[in-house]
Amino acid sequence: MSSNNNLLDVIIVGAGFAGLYGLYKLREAGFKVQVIEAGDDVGGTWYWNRYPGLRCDVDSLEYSYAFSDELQQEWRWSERYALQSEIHDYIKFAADRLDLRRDIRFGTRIASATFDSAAGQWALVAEGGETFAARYVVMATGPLSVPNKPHIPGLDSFAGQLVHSVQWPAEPLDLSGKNVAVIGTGSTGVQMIPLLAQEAAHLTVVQRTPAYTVPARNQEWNDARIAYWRDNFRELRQTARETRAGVLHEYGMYPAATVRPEDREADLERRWVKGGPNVLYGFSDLLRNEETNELVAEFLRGKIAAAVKDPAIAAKLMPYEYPVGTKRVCVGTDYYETYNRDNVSLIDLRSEPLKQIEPDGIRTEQGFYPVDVLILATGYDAMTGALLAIDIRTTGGTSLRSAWADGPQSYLGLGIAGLPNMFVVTGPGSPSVFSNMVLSAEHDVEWISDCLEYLRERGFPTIEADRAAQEAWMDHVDAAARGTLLNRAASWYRGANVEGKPQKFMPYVGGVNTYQAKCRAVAAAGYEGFVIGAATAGQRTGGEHQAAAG
Ligand code: NA7
Repeated sequence: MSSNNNLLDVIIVGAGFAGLYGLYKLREAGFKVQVIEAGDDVGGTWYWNRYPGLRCDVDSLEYSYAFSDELQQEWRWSERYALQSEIHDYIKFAADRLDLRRDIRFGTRIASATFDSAAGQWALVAEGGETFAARYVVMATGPLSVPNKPHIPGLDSFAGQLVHSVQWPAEPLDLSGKNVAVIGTGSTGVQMIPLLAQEAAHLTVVQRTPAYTVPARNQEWNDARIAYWRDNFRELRQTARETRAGVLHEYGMYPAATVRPEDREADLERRWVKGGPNVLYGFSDLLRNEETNELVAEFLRGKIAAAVKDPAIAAKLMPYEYPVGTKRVCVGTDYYETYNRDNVSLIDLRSEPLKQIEPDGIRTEQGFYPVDVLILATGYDAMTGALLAIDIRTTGGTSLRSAWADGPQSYLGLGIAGLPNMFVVTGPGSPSVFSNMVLSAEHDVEWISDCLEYLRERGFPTIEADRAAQEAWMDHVDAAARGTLLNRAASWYRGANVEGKPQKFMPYVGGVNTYQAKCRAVAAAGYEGFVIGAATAGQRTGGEHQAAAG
């Protein structure tokens, strides 16, 4: 076991978009910061995930850092929906351009983090035993990194190659001449299925619940578009922050009932042709009004009927059991058309239940499908998985795993009662995955940095979310979701995709704009809802910032 005795101001866990910006911002503010990262490179989810067809479903010009003029002007995105390789290249470029790597420890996975209440500092222990100490910890562990590995009967007996989409091998998989099967038809399945079908001898898709899928209509950016963005990015980014999703969608202002039927249809069609998630933003009440929702759902089902030649297969691909938008809508290319290929079979588990996985294939109640390569596209233990993978506790007896036994509790997604001096970026209780993640990560990092400067200037050594403020915020988070149709789906937003996980709607859906205004008000009121502690005598001895107390 080795010990790193240098007391840092801040340890950031994770070197994805959030952790890298955290390092840059806090270093600029004069803090001594170290990032600890399990992977061997920067990138976070864009480092680990590398399955074929992986793209972000947010426009590349928006899914990138806004804080730096240099990055904005020097990087040129090639396409509307960038591939993983391009996003990863961008993150590496940012890390190099900002000289971040020298303060990142790679290949080091944190196993536990304990706050010593008497000393007022965190001790983090990595797998392998190395320890790190800091006054503050920022968890930039990301909402989508821990794979969801479902219990499927017979899975352990499978004798072929088993791959989880989240842990895709670094070397490309050779699928030519092989019988390939994919379990899962969320965003991951929808992105990879058309490409796997082109490569495999035969592709079998196992669908438990059909997804609503919209066409990406991906395209290369032309120079005029890039120039426009570079010239106007400050205003564009600010405008995005003032929207409810943190993305520059064309937001419809009116409920569907107030629009003439022929205009509704024409607008949906126009948005469908534009591609991406545009079709979801036509009416202001998609997630609040069942009739509006059904109107859009039926429009999307009609598109499935038009794309898939065999009406029986088309029917299997149509979602009916949950309102559109209550699970993340998938953005794909040629997804439905892929089912017109001769080398693709669809197992719809609703009409053809699974018996078991066998060493050489999949047995359902109707038949047997030979499989050489089995791909689990079964998603993530989202939002809480990475945080709960670390044993986070205090010497005073608080444990995150106990505190979150019935689901996550946080104040603004940023702080957790009982865990002083720990912040979370895009945590449960913040807009997080219900927004443009890069924009939200930037906001949270800036808020945390301002908060740490505030504490430093005043010589306050500890800050912790107040329990009553946290409860009130979580009630508000619950109420925001209950005011919508979002609890109608067994989605990963609610933890429903992971066996045994407590079900609770985790992201804050009241809007990025509303959330950021609330965070500003909290900060302006001297971090209202947080308990800010004065230094104890013991903490003062080692304190770097006490001189500025006042
Ligand atoms: P998702 O969206 O959670 O999708 C996982 C898929 O796997 C979904 O179709 C699930 O069906 C299916 N699944 C999960 N467990 C099983 C079992 N036991 N048997 C059969 N099928 C199963 O994960 P993705 O990786 O596609 O996308 C996650 C997010 O990443 C995405 O929303 C973007 O934000 C980026 P279900 O619908 O649960 O019935």
